[in-house]
Amino acid sequence: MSDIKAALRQQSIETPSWAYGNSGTRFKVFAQEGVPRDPYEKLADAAQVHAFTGVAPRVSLHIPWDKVDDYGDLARHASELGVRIGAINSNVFQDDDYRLGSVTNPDPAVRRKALDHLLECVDIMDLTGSDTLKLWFSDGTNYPGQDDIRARQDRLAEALSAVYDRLGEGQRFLLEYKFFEPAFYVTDVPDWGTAYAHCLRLGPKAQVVVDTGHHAPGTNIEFIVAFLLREGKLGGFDFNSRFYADDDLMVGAADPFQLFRIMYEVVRGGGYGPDSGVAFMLDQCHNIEPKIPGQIRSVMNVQEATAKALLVDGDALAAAQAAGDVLGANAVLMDAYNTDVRPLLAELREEQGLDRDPMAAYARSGYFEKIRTERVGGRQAGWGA
Ligand code: PSV
Ligand code: MN
Repeated sequence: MSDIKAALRQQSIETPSWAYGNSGTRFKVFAQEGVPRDPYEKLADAAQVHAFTGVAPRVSLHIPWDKVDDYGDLARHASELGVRIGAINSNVFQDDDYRLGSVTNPDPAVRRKALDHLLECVDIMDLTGSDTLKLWFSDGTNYPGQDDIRARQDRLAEALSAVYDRLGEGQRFLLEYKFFEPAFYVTDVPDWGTAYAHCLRLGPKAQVVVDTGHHAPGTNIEFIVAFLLREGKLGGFDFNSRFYADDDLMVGAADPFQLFRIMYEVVRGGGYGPDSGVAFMLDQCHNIEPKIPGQIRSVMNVQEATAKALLVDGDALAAAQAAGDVLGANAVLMDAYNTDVRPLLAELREEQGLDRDPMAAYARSGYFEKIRTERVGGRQAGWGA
């Protein structure tokens, strides 16, 4: 048990700056009180999640939503708050020029503009000390014949190669896939295989990121995780939960068993721990629930799934598997999944000087009342800002 506790103490879950701003669906963005008005305030909120859970020390930025004049200053602000800048997320999907795509656009001038943005994101990595660039492309087509599928792959490869060459020592990019939306016929990076093939061709600084919301219903995500880890190409996760499409709900909310199965494969494949290189990031938007508690709950959900995955009796499982004991092997896994790990995690927090119950401790802290009264005036940050 002390091994498991030591492993849990090392956990690092990254929260996204955009989760602290207002968000919604294409039908309505709901405003909430106390929402941050700039990236500095977003970091302050993220620091609360870390303060109460002890396992969320990194914050992902999204550019241009988190553009500031002085990135060094922003990074200093983060460290004063006890957190640091995690992945830099690029954004080549919110400009009129990208109607027909960004790096795969048939127009070379638009491709150049998109590439310049990606390179600017690497500059921001240099300035903030970030080691990870996250690339997601909304590129694709809506109609058969609209553009040449193969030529678009060539354009994508060219852009990825230029970004790869710009990466410095200790930096990497993670390529994200998504099977549809906003493109509905072809998406240029629709699945892990496409992302993997591009990354493999480029080299070790290019890896795949698995956004758990970006698969067709019924996809076995833990298989993808096991495969990519085995190939050294799993760079990290964008965790969230989905019932239907890219719902961006709290991770572990829709299907905690799936999250456990994923975390089991992570642990089994050596993807857990500070040196594994696998980043555990959340990519969520809280539309109707309060932002900071939504993140705290999500972090706890990942922690619980991790604890259960660590509890799997590897020796008993291997023995049952080797003996062809189908039911026995399944029972070993289910025993771990069905263990209530909440007391263990509460104990762990207590040992770390934290409250046993992060949700209740945050609610009692008065932080929300403070931001609600202090953050008046100005423009609230929201999805797209
Ligand atoms: C796209 O759906 C995505 O998952 C990418 O990671 C974007 O950067 C992010 O959502 C924005 O929330
Ligand atoms: Mn994502």
